[in-house]
Amino acid sequence: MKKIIPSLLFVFFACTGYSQVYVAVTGNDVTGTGTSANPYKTIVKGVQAAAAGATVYVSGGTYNEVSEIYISKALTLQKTGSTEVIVNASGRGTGSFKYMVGIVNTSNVTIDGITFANNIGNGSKGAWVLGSGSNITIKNCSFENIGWVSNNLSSIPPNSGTVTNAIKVEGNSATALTNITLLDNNVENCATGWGEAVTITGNVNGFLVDGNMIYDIANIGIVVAGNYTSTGAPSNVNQARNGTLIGNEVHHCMSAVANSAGIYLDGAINIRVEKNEVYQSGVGISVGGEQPTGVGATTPGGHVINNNLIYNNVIAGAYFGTNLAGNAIQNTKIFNNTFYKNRTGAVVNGVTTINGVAVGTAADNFGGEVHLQNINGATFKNNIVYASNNKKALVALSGYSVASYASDYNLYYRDGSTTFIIDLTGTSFNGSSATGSYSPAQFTTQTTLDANAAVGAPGFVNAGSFDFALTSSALAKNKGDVTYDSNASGTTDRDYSTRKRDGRVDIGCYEIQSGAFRTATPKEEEVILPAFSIYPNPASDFVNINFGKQVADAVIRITDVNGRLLMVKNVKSATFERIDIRSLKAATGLVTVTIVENRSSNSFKVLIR
Ligand SMILES: [Ca+2]
Repeated sequence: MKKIIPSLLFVFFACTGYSQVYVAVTGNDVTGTGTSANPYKTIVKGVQAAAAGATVYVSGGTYNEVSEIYISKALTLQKTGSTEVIVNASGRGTGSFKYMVGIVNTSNVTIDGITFANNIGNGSKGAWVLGSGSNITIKNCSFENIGWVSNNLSSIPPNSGTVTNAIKVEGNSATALTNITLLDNNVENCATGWGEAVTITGNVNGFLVDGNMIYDIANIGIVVAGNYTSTGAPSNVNQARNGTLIGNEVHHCMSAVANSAGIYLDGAINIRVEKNEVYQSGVGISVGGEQPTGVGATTPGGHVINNNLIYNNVIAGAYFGTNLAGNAIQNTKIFNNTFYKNRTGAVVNGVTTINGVAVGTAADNFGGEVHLQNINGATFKNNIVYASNNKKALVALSGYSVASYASDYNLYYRDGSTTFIIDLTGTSFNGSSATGSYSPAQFTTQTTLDANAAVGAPGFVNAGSFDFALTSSALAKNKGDVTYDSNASGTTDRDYSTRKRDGRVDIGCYEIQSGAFRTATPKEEEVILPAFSIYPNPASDFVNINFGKQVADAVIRITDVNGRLLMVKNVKSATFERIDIRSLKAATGLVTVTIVENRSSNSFKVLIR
């Protein structure tokens, strides 16, 4: 050990800057020294003054930064104290900030608890992770009003070059961005034009997008993309890959120029999409590839889509397959999702037309709970596919090719009637010449698929109040594939409860927790979290939970007075959690916050106002 000491001393003296830097709105960039007693005034100054590996602590208040926050060294930039830290670009004038915070060609960077707001103009970004590097985390941040136009979600962008992003992760070189984490962020009110709220594109290998709330967006919520030459990455590595999107709540993502998905895999490979909730967006989940597969690149696919809850979207619940012939999506497993009353044709965010076509007409032209496009190799099992009256459950239309498609153990239903809910009009479907509209039974006769389908009402607890858990007598109970594929179905359901119970997987995204219904308090074996506290109460924007100890793997559930689940979050290795309650489906009133770990729980009432 002694031999190491001279090296450490050398590093200490060789570094410039401070290992802890403080920034406050009351500070001064000229006379300040970056200490807590004498802080700097701007975050830009604090970042510049910090040594590699330092932490920059930012006190509450609004920061009208004079230039972009550029980070090219290991750094933690975090809020200190309980008051919101807002980086506000509104005073800068349209188009003056290309990005608000840039993390460029570096590793080991964390941004924690900062709000980035009001960056307006074509090309605007909130956070931009660019180049190569690893271990980059953006968590507990909020991105608000980042757009080509300010506070306007219905204006039609002038052309396809009108692109903004709240968060863009872009691998642009032969060396990948790896271990990128976007955790528990809030993204809202962004007119992204032809861009997306959260974009992961190019040479990005290994990432986690977990627990984010993304809503009121004028296009796609989250995209994982590949084969876009604009990134500049070599074509053989120009695909975001090996990532997980889990536990995100995405809603009101609605474009006036395209069928915008809440979650879109576009040319990506090997992505898991789990336990997400998507509603009132153009399309719930879309799995495709718009760009031709590049030289040396992998044909898009290898995805697992499971335990997602997809309802009340405007055009369709899901698109599986690309609209680009010759680029058919490969080897994708779609298991245990719940699709409910999509294809609403409703006006969302004031968007009345899509490419000049009324949204209701567009929904009738393209819609269905699940719409198959060019796909070659997909397994579709254990899904609830519940259509509205007169709408289609499963659609594969003329001009597309569906090959090597396997489906079974799904539940099909629609209000009013279960006849003619599968439409294979004019398509090449699995090599058969079966075209036309079928009931589930006719579909099986024509295609041999779904021989073990369940047909009927699934048995939701209360779909009217968006509670899609199953009752103890539900038709969907124990009707999933008799062979449990834990990789495809997951080991836990959307509620982070055990996926296979009572000897057989249920159909849909929720598993009945036999003997202990999920909204009931689990068996109390001991009182955990003795120093637990939750504040403020009443709360309006955020609820802070101090667990009073390290929790290894806990689940937080928020329910209303009727026991309806409003939010569920998974927490790992944490002593503290901040929950954004701004988009809870119950705007106000008394809610119960329950923390469950190892079948023990604590519950607290919180008033939301
Ligand atoms: Ca079961």
